[in-house]
Amino acid sequence: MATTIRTVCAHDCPDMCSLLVRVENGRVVRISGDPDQPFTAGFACSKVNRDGELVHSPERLKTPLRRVGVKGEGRFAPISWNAALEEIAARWRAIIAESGPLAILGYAYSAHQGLMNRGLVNGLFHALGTSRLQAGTVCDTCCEEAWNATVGPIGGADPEAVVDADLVIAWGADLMATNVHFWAKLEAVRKKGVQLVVIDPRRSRTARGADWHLPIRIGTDAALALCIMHILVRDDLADRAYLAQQTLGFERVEREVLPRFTPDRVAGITGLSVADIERLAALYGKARTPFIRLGEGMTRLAQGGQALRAVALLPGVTGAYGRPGGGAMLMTAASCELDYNVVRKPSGPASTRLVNHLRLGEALLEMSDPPLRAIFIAANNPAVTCPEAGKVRRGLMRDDLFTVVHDPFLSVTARYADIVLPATTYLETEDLYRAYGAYYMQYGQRAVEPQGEAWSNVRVAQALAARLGVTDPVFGQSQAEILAAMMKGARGPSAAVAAQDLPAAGPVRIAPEGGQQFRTPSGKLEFYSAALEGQGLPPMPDWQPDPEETRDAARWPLRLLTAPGYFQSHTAFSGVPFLRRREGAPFCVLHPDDARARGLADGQSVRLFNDRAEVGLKVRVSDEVQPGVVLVPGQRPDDEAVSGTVNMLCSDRYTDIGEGATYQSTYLDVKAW
Ligand SMILES: Nc1nc2c(c(=O)[nH]1)N[C@H]1C(S)=C(S)[C@@H](COP(=O)(O)OP(=O)(O)OC[C@H]3O[C@@H](n4cnc5c(=O)[nH]c(N)nc54)[C@H](O)[C@@H]3O)O[C@H]1N2
Ligand SMILES: Nc1nc2c(c(=O)[nH]1)N[C@H]1C(S)=C(S)[C@@H](COP(=O)(O)OP(=O)(O)OC[C@H]3O[C@@H](n4cnc5c(=O)[nH]c(N)nc54)[C@H](O)[C@@H]3O)O[C@H]1N2
Ligand code: SF4
Ligand SMILES: [Mo]
Repeated sequence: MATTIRTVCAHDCPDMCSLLVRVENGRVVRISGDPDQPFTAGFACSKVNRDGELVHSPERLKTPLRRVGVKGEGRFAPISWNAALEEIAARWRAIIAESGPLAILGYAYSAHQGLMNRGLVNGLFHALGTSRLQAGTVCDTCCEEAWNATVGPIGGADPEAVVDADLVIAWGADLMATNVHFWAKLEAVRKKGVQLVVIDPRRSRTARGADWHLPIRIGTDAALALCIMHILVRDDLADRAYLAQQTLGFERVEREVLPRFTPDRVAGITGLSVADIERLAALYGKARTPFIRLGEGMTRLAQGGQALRAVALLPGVTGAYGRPGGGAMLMTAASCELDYNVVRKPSGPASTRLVNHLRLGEALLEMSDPPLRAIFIAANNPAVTCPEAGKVRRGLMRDDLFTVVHDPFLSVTARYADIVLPATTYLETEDLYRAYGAYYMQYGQRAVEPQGEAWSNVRVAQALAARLGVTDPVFGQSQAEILAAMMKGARGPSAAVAAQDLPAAGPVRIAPEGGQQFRTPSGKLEFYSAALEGQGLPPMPDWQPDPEETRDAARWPLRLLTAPGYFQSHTAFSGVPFLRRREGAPFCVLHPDDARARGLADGQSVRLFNDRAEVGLKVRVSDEVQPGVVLVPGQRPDDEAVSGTVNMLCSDRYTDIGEGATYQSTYLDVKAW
């Protein structure tokens, strides 16, 4: 029997493609992009084209497992679901009785973007009153908080409006790797002669395909943005009427900050030439509808919040935020207003003890009153993808820690578990989705039955709730009922479709109308943020060298640059052998000068090291990176690498805004293995 199912890609990706999945005899045989969703425009990316192989991978977990070996070793014996759930419930009940619920930490992270499959697991732990994960600090809390302080908690420019742009800047975003459908939209715009400028320390594929690439020095974007403002003011290209009506505090920035950001000085800071900076400012200042696609790349370091904030303020200076096609887009999700609390916060205390995602290792090793005695991890591979991965693993090695991991694969993290639960992949689930890089929401249908004994996140959350006596209605409802409850609280464009119509509706466009709205405390674009000031942070955008980075740079010759791999972005695709081969063995990239100075040849095994750890990768020698930088794409599991994983080298220091991860504030050296 053959059918085609309309569903949605659930991977952690801004595009949230609408998919057509061809199923024959219960197997996924082909995946293609839905031509009826304008942003997806009929194609899925090269990774998801292969998701049939993810679903039917021989490496999938088939049954629940109980540990028989040492933690981390990966020796397990199959057990039944009933036995697994009974053991988990009994252990948690005992821990709660002895130490209280704070001794447990449980969460689902982002590998399944479905609002129920992600939300309900977190809702279970909310209802239990356990410690809570301050999630996403490994990813986007820095850029999100910086955006919120500047523009407010609201989506940015509609990526489909880029057809009306007269200049496009990809600023710290490798569109071909992480936002490929926006790249596709750009191709049409560029045919009309609109230029694409890429600001990125490395010559990414996007940079290679652009009209102009500015290889900025890592961590200096705020200085560049402020210098562009300096030139716009100098050359009378600022839109004074827009600034007066829609923004707050520009006069003070103009008086107190901009004079210090002269082209001469900023050339020294950024490594760009004065001529290039002048040319960029002129191009930007003369464009009427310049579209900036903000990436997270510039925020993965100590002063990342300042960087994003300064760049997000630029369209306010020329009034581009007021014109469709112009403005800036970091994310769109904040504009989809549903009642998420139905799944995320069914009951339980309003506040509790928080564990910062990127300090998971420290929390497992050092938290007291009470110490963490149990952890439940779904849709996340922290032993590879969290900074201080070594600490995470030392924490997971604790004999007195009861660890449960729910995953479709025996991930590196799962090897440390006491109980491993087999998870479905998204194609075996149904859910409601909303994109974070486009203005769509859609209900995605299940394409195939759960493989082996795999259970979805929703089913696991409901089964555990039942065993633990958690009685909130959401844990006993069907997904249709949960959907209806979430939609009851919908506001804005998302409220236009009735819950019962959603499952068959296909993609629903939820784009806001008109120019950029601001949801800051003042209702304006905030050049001056009293909220930041209240947190002891600089209220105005600025750039200063970071003292700790300056100190580390004096000790170590190289700085880490990190970006998703093209075929192995995080670890979620490591269950597909074809994609592993396409990406190749885990590698780093060194500039020819740095390779020569160390006597290293392309393809050789190398040792990357600093005070924290030493890891082994293959080296590629290429001038796509600048001298003094070592690029490590993706975060790959150890067994594919010569040794270890890159996050063993990265500290768990916080960014300036949003307590985010500072992977790129990592300094190190590379030698032959
Ligand atoms: N298909 C697919 N798409 C994905 C993902 C996926 O796994 N698959 N992952 C998603 C996730 S979770 C995330 S968080 C996003 C991340 O995607 P992006 O927002 O694009 O962020 P990064 O990939 O971290 O970095 C993007 C670029 O920033 C550059 N960069 C690094 N440092 C600096 C700097 O100091 N200044 C400037 N100007 N540029 C810098 C890097 O070289 C890189 O090319 O992608 C999402 N998109
Ligand atoms: N050095 C460095 N480290 C980084 C980054 C970086 O740029 N540099 N980027 C950071 C960023 S932006 C992010 S978002 C994180 C991503 O880090 P992770 O969230 O750890 O991402 P994945 O590697 O995709 O791991 C997700 C796990 O979920 C499993 N999974 C997939 N689908 C499901 C499901 O439906 N249910 C369950 N229960 N499990 C499922 C997958 O098999 C996989 O093991 O990494 C961060 N780490
Ligand atoms: S581009 Fe992103 S949303 Fe689209 S199929 Fe690929 S991973 Fe999924
Ligand atoms: Mo991310």
